Amino acid sequence: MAGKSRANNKGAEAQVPTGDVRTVTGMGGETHQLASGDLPTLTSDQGVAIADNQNQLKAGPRGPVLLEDFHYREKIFRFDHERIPERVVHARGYGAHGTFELSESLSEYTTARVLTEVGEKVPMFVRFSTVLGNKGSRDLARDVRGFAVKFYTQEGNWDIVANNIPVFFIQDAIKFPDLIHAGKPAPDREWPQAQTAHDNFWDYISLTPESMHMIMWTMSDRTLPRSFRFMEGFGVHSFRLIDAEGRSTFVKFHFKPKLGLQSVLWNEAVKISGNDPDFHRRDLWDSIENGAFPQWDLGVQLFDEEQAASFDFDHLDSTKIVPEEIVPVRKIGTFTLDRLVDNFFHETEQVAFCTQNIVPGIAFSDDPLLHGRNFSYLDTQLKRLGSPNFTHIPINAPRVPVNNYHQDGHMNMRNPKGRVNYEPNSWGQGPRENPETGYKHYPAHVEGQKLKVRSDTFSDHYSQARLFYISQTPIEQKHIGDALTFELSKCERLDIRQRMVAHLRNIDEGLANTVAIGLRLPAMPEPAPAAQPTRTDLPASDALSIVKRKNASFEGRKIGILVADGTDAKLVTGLTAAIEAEKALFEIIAPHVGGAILNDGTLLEARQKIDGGPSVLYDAVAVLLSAEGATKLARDAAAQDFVRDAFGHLKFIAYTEASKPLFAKGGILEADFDGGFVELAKAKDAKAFVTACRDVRYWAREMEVDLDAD
Ligand code: HDE
Repeated sequence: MAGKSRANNKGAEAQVPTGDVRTVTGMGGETHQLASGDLPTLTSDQGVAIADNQNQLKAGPRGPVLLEDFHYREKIFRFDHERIPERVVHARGYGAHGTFELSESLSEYTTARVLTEVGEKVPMFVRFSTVLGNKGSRDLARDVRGFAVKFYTQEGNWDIVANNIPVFFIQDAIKFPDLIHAGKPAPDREWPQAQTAHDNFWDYISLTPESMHMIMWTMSDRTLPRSFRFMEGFGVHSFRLIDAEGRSTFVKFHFKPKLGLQSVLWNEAVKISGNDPDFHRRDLWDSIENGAFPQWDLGVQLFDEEQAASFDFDHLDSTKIVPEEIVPVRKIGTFTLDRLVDNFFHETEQVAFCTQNIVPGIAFSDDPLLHGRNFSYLDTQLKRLGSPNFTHIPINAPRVPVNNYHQDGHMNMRNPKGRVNYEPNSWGQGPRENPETGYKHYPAHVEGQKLKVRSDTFSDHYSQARLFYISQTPIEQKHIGDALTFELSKCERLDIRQRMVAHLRNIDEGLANTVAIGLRLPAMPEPAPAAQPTRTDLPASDALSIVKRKNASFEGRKIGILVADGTDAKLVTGLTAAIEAEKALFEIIAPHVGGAILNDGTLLEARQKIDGGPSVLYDAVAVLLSAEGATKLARDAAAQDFVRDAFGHLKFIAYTEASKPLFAKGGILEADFDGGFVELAKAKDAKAFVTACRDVRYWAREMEVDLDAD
């Protein structure tokens, strides 16, 4: 072999498409792809054409490599610097472009054009995220979801950096680093990743009573969304709208998904995480690519100072909601996500949201968490993107002219033109202030001593936690109890478990009892000392429950159809037609991805092989096996899991009589076929199945499949 060299490029060779790329074989046997047709010539960053992208420059075929190879050095230098610091929180995110259209003008309350011009289309970008996990963690961690929105308005960029939960853990921004440190992996061991089920988190929480309302939300199914498309968004803080006369009205922003709300179960989330860590991003990508554009209504809660003073809580406290029953949410417009990113890094990774990005006609309230955020978001972009010029990156650049005298800095793209870079100047050049159209701060009257204190009006930590809990259906309450029991069971220290149960006693004795029994605490702890007694007379708010807000349709959900050789072709056609009529989706799962030969001899291609398409990836399943297929699949562990999990996760299940041997092997016997099962004897039975699926889950089954239900 002396004197010969071979590039290890077999993979590249195998993938070379024919037609628009010509390939030649080099002296070492390596493949070079030559530009032809529409394909451009490969160049260096300096624009110099590259002849060989497979071999370093060497002294002789086996000789030492030469530093002179500037192409090699540039390529590796660029590669070495590809990573930028990931976000300290919300590192794992996924974004898409869209458009907002206003349907009801708020001109009575604000001058902000984005909220007054009905029918005007405003481009926007949305980034969804988990909070605690790193960039490479999984989508279905139990976690709060970020829902950050950037509107490119004609008056500049407006960001609502929202979450899928309307309250937050803490009342003052100075606590944020401690909260996040406690939630993230412990500094010595660097685990656990992307979860709160550990001592540090619950230690901090149990010492922070103001977090109790948020804890009720995070332990509910809200932190296990089925997909981004089925999540609400909340701006959390009160903001102000300012009208032409300078009058202020408080506002809270809401995003309501057109497809309704939906979550997965905990056991399902755990299994989805293993099967498809990208479950949410894939879902968003697929929906937009298939033209099923997700939509949200933009809603506002509007109230004035006087009304705010009448609330029995302080709306400046981010651990409180303004119940929709007190101030209804007015839907004023809709946004649609209809365009995928061209490049994840360019857009989703480099997008920089800042709570301080507001436009004339919108102002801040005095919420101390909001003001803390206003500093943090700008500061963090400098660290992450490396330069104050991050607004020059296209995803962050406003779609209106930017004129100012800011200059220089790393990666500048936009220094002022001409001689003048200051103001005032007498050169008759450069931009000037505009007192008419320029942003005016709301002249709120402020007086007081400088103090590091918290207002007494922020001191009721339990009433709204209780409000959330009592507003849930029994099944949702059970999930909160299960989640608390699970998370606290991961705490090694008994005193932390006890301290949490002591707080729960101030929220709901029944819940405290369930968790104490679930943890088998040696004794019930005394209730935690509370600055204010919990209000037990607050009426339940149906808007806080997912299950009470039932969907009218199964649109946008996905049914997994398990087939094998011999499956009845007419059943498949009938079912897929009924699914399409509902605007739902389906995937065919079979023992071989190449497909199954149906009873009429046709080959039905599969999207998934059985062990790549477990039932946790679907909202409902259909098991359409022939006797031959059922006998074969009954021996397969993945197929057994498919039916066992669909049953355990309370899914609606369509089946053929012949499939029963597989169910039996999955532990589902004749007596278990409950109201969530629909037999497909004939193609026309499919409609009844799809209609049943609108309930999303057969909740009654939970009592049969869960020990904690006893
Ligand atoms: Fe954030 N948060 N946050 N946060 N937050 C960040 O900014 C911060 C809070 C939220 O997709 C960081 O650009 C402080 C509430 C979202 O790019 C950072 C406090 C809400 C995103 C930061 C809060 C949020 C972030 C990290 C307490 C819901 C992702 C990267 C006062 C209303 C945005 C970045 C994206 C990101 C700070 C609390 C939502 C460090 C100090 C409350 C959706 O600046």
